[in-house]
Amino acid sequence: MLEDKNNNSSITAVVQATDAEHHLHPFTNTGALNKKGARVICKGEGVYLWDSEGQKILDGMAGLWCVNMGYGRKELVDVATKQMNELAYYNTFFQTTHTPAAELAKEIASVTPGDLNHIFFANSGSEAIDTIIRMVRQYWAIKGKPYRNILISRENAYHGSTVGGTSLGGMSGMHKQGAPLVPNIERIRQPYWYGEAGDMSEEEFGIACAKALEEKILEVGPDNVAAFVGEPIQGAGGVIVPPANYWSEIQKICQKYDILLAADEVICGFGRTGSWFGSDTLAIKPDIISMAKGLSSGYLPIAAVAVGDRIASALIEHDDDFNHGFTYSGHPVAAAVAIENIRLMKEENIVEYVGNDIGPYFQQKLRETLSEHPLVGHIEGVGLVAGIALVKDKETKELFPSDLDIGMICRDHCFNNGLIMRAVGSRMVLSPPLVISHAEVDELIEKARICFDLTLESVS
Ligand code: PXG
Repeated sequence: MLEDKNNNSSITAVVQATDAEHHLHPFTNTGALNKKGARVICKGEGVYLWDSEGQKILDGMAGLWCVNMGYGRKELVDVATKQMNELAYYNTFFQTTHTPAAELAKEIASVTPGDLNHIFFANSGSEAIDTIIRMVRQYWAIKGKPYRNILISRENAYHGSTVGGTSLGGMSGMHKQGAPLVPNIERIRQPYWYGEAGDMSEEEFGIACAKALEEKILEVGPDNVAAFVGEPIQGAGGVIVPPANYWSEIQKICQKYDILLAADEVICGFGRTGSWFGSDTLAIKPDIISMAKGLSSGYLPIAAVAVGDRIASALIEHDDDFNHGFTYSGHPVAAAVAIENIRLMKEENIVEYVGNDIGPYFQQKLRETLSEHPLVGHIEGVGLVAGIALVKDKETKELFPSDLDIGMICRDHCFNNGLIMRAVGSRMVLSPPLVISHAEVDELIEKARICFDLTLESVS
């Protein structure tokens, strides 16, 4: 009924009306959206999307930081079809397994850092984070210290929107809704040098932010803390790259107080920063990590937690069940797609491409083209992820008033000019598919430049 190919505008109207009548959107003011009508996305190929009006859009966000191998990969479609025909579903609860789950666990272990060789499956980053919360607490319970159950995370962190993910994250807008939160979660300041360091050098600020962890540990009592959790580079918080010394200082503090270190790799994992994991790029040695998004390039929902020897051996040697899991943990079709996705990544040397070729090219070109722009206060990023601070005054770093919503003005110009860029407050963020070519990077950055000009005009 919706596929009236000769009349695209009516498809738009019909889908928008149906959507407005029945669909509650995530992280959206649904009433306002219903009045305006949602943009209808119809097709994807490579780094491009097409909407129902026939507009071609360069997807500078890889969907929601996930379509790493690009749209329209037939190899992924084919393995999904084959697996559905063979075994569409079976669970991994009742002393059963299947080839895709076992093989994917092995494949993930082949690319994870250090000794993170045991894999627990989930379906979303939020579920992976909930798994980490329960697993690190269970670890300490097994060790005879159930009181070691406080998790420490950071302000402006994003760890998903289940109750656990919301509680662990540091998004104040989320904390206000659906409270109360999960208890025994503490937060420290984020390592946002450009925005929050004042006169401190990057190095001084890195130390100060890590010291905040030590202070918090001492405040709540070292023997009450289970783990510190952080994104190697904060994503949804606006792409915040910490000072170079930050993670090594955090690592030392975790070691000093025997606190587990968890890296949330949901965005940084699978090549985004130019290594398989953000932990590789930032020299973090985590005890446990979460992953999702790029694991299947977003083709099917699947997530995982990779567990190092310390926690894995405690769980395995403890003679009791770990009472946690999901109907679709290790779903065979999603797992088959993830295996093929990793195979493609290896075959196409995509991690090396991001680390040594397109990542540095993207970062350099961004700075060359946009650093001098009157709206641009600062550009930070690694590999194929970047955050751009929009400011009213480059010298003083003065921001535009928040009710002006400069980010949304810029995002709308981008959308109207065939580019998807995400706004996080006044920061514009980019996270394009990893398969993006040099010519497509040029196109992306040229479009961004034009849209920054239009944004400047809008506020002048
Ligand atoms: N951890 C991190 C670091 C994430 O970025 C999650 C956990 C939760 O994953 P799921 O699959 O449950 O969504 C995420 C997800 C945005 C945006 O607007 C970012 C995410 C999700 C939705 C929107 O930037 N990241």
